[in-house]
Amino acid sequence: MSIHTVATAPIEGQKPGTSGLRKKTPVFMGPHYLENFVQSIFNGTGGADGKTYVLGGDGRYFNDRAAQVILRMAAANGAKKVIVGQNAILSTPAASHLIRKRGTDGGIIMSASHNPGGPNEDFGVKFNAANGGPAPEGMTEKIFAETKTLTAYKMLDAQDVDLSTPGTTSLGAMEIEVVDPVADYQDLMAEIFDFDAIRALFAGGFRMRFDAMHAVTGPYARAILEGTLGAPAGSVINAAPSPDFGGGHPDPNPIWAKPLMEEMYGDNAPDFGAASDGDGDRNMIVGKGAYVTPSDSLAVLAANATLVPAYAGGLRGVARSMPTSGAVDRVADSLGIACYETPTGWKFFGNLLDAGRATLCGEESAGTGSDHVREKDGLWAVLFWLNVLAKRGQSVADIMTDHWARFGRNYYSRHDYEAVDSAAANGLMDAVRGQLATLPGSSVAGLTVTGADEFAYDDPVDGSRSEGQGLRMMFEGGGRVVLRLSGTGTEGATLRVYLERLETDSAQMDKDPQDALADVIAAADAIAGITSRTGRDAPDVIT
Ligand code: G16
Repeated sequence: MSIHTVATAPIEGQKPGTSGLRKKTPVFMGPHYLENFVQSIFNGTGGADGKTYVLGGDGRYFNDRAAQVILRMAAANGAKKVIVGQNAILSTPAASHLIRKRGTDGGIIMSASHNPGGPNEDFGVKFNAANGGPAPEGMTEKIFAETKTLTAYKMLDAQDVDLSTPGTTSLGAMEIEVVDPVADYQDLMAEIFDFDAIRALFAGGFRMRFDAMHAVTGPYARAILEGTLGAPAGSVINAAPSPDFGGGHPDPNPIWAKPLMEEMYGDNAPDFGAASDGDGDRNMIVGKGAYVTPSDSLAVLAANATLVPAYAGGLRGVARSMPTSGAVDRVADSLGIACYETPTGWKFFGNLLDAGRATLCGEESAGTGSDHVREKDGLWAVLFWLNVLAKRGQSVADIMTDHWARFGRNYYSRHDYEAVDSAAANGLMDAVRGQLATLPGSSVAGLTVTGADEFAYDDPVDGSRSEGQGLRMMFEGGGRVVLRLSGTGTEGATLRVYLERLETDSAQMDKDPQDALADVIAAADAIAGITSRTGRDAPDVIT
């Protein structure tokens, strides 16, 4: 087997976004595209020589081919060993766990997460560092800088490696260990949660539906929920991962997980419903007739954490992304623990988790996690809820009612305008940015603006500063609008409008969030001119 040095030239636009590099699959399959980015990862992280990596992906179209290319490049770049999931499959949280458990130098995850997969859909690659978490900004900047000057990459001339059976093999001088993608992760979950209590819950006739959305979590959920915890067969649906996610959009929210929502709001609904996304790091929680927003879910988990064995000693702190609602802030207040507000992107939680400042983290984008790994973790969140339900013996709806009565309710919604013309979206953001200084004190759509700014984050652990992280407008009475452009889209721009209002009157807790937020929604449009600038009269997705 010989090592070739292949001449190449920089390819434009290989800048990692919120979570790695995501592009249309044909772009990734284009000449040198994947190879350039992988070589830039190695170069930008000090070279692969003598290093050990984890490799896996969510099984989407091109996952298998990309894995073979990455293995050959790792071998050509002198890597000592790659631990790879069977058939190149690993959920994102399982990959994070393997990196940490085996003490590797990091890992490469092939996924575009909740974005659809297929020959004409999306593909992605991201590097996770030795702590198991997504590469922090400083590291992604170095990788991006490499993409702009790259002139060559290294490739081993070799046949495909058989990844279908666990065991050890080699590629040139590099060792390859193929592992069962589920086993280590399942052991970790058993250490964290009260499996006996959850087993007893199912034995008592509790029914759940877990929609794996034809994505990577299917085998994990089958093994743990049905295999180990005794959920009735058929509790996990759409459990066989497919390269195009069954032609669906593996994003666990009320729009894309509509069949599950219909079942949970219909006659004979199970007690508990949940879903996760393409690579298994997002989650959706829904009780009988009771959808739980991700922001509320984080708050409920924080308030009930001591019911879970791994968190029985209490939480060190919590963290949420800036656009996530303030629901968890009031739980943190009552617990007397710190609550950190970070920019969007799980990578910003890494330092807080590593430094032991935060135990639980969450984002409005359906991500919840803890210090057990350095990624958000969909199935972990589902097991957390099951553990809480088993211990409290209440329904999801009753837990929410109790929670809001105690802490108040943050009515919350996100409106997404997808594939908007990039110039129009940037123009809208610029126009709002231009108003920030003069908005405070003014009245918009009947609401008084109390503050307006562009969010910047000073990391309390390493002192780094991240600017330009979203435009915020605060209103009298606790209302808030946040505007951001997504960093995970692959087509035009996606405008995200985050809407929130705090309600403390217990007689007003049962409204439809869109009604409860009507004045905040009107204020957002009055300030940003969303309809006129995007040419859309309604959002594409409302969560
Ligand atoms: C990624 C990040 C999350 C972020 C989300 C949305 O999630 O890991 O931290 O909240 O994107 O980002 P944006 O609003 O920029 O699209 P995932 O599940 O796609 O990896």
